[in-house]
Amino acid sequence: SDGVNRSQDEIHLHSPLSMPNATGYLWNKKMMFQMTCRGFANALHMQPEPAKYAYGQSFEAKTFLQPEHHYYAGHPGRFFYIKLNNGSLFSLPYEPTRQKLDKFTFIQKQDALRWEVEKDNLRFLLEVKLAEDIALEDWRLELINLGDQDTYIDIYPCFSIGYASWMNQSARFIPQLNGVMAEYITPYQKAEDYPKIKASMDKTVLIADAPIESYDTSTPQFLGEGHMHCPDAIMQSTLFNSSALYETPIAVLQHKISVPASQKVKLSWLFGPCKNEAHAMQLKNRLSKHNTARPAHINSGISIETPDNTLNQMVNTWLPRQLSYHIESDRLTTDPQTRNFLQDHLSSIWLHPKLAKKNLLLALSQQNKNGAMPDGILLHKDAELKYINQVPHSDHNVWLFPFVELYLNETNDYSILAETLAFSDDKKPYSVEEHLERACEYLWSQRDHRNLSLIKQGDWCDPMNMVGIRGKGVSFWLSLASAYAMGIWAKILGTIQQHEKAQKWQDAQQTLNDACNDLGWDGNWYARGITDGDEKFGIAKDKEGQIFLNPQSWAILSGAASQDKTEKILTAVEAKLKTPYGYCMLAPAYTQMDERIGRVTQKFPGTAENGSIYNHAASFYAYALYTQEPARTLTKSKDIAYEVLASMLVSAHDCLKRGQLPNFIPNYFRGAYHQLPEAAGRSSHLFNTGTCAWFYRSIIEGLFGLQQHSGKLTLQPNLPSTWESASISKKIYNANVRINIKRGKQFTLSTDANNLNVKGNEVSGFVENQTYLITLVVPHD
Ligand code: CEZ
Repeated sequence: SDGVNRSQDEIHLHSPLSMPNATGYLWNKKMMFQMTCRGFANALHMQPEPAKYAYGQSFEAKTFLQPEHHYYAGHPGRFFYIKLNNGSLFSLPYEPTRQKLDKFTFIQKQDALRWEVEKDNLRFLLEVKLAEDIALEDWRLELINLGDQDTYIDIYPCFSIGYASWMNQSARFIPQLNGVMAEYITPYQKAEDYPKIKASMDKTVLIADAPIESYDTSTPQFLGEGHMHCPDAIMQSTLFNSSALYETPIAVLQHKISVPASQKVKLSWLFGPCKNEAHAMQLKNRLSKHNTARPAHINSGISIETPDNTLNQMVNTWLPRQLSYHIESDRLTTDPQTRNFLQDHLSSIWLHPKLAKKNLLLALSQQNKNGAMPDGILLHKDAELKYINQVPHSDHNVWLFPFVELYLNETNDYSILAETLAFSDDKKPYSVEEHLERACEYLWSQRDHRNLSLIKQGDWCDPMNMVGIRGKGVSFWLSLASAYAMGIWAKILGTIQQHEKAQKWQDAQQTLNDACNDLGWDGNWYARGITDGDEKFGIAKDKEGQIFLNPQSWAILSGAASQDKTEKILTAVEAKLKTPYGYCMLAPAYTQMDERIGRVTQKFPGTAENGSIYNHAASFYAYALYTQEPARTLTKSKDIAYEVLASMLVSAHDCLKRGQLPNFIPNYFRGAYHQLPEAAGRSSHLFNTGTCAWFYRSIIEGLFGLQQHSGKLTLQPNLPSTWESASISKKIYNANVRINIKRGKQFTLSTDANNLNVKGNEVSGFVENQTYLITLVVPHD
């Protein structure tokens, strides 16, 4: 067995060794907290820019959340050394002593991470939750003496604070706080940065409820001649009571506890950033109550029952959590990439439609009057475009259209199109409809003489930065994505009776599709682009980067791919991109810099955009296969689409190889299966990903085939051929609808409600807050 148990609401891992990097995560609106089963931790809080309150032991570069985070002995963590009076020393959860424990269970709960550990007749129940409203970790330990002898124990919570500043860092014990406070000055050089520094919470506290025997706050003094697995201070009867005077801070406390036979003892601690001593004293008051972070279960209004239990658990429990994390945290940035913002908030449309509307309007308020969307959406008055958002990308406008389409379909709130708001460079109010019209016009204007879309320094693929650096290179993916966007806009215009405009965009869509068919079709699949130097790539004659998944998916979405071409695409993707761990984004992975293409070719083969199983791209493929003609009508499409989705989920048979728990969908698994099979399948452990919304959408609109439009629900399920039945419950126009699907001779649709109108596979007349049961019989293909 893989040592993992899954229940409806929890995931249990029974060894710290089988998947050392397996992590659980928690978040609230102010912070994100990720911890490995062994005790290493990553935490970020927003103030308003992302900041840390516990660092590594040497100076760290500031960056965004990275995949395949590197853990090492000495990595920041939350540890508890345990010393028994028989001299035995070990640590919880497992690091840093790495002593064998009699029993070990790491549990991802909905609102907590928990460890249940046994050693030497003692049971330790350790749990962390986050405060609901602020950045604060709330730690609880319950200690149970399973033996028949009274036991005396030294417990040393040891929380890394690390090297926070080369300018100024220190830490000290504060008796009235019953804890440790570290102080540091975020390093800076420009005087104009001082106001920001001044406002930031440059302090970290560890506060205990139990009496403290001794403490250490200086890492070098705590370690002495030892290391984290056997620090000198822990080897003494008491700690050294050190202060950190421009030394790397750490917070270690000693509690002397006696636990009578068969009795239990409870201890608690708080850990997090704070402003000053007075603020720390306020935090201390929270020790008495348990700060439940959030309702135990996030209700998305959608649940499924299918023969695939891994899928059920992901869709019903873990995905809503991941969707919710994205919409509440905006990936811990104040300038989310426009494409990420618009895709992450697809989830708001299901979970929180008012937030979805607010965010669409926010994004459009930052649009230029020429129609161009900015590279990032600023969420805070002082926010600025950083990192990748300083590189001009060409695709941001595209993402408005799937967003608006889903919003209108789910809410039927067409009044949004008449709302008015200014452009960033024109204070006059314009309707949302006008904003969207200009967004389309902008996409249309960014073509070259061949009717192909200019890529600039990247499209959806961020690091494809040199294809168009001289202003000539084009992207077939972007051309197809623009066509798809125009097609959506044409449909919306049709619905609001703007037939002339609708026709214009349909024609534009056709023009782009035709250009891609003329110049991009390589015989068995679509090419990825044409470089500044007029060289086509992503084609059969390329040795590396021969085929890319995205142009195939979007040729289906845009309607460019005919039935015949779609058949060929499916065959090529199965042959060239499919691996036992999922579908790669490109293959073969690049092994050296291709200066015609750029940075993507320099990433390690099989990681991220260079040929990993990039789940975001795979989710586009599944969505395309399920929802678009002619792909949908091909018998094998349904099974392939299901396989694409199922292979993104960590399951019992490949958990160990992926090294991840089934508590989220990561942004990628290692690809390059034929080139580097030993690493293939490994999870990136990064749960920031556009995948989750498109995965959810693929299940709802694709697998279950629930398509909402103008008050109607059309049912076109695409169950995998081996399934005999499945059901889904979902809010449809605010009514509670359950749909049971089973196999039978011929298609029938029936309902228990006589006030619903049924016409073929179309149902309408839903009344808010009513409950409906719909039964569908679908034949085998
Ligand atoms: O970041 C993501 C971006 O957030 O890569 C996607 C892109 O669509 C998302 O907007 C595909 O390129 O190399 C880079 O600079 C990339 O920006 C990566 O950091 C990439 C990471 O894989 C993080 O998910």
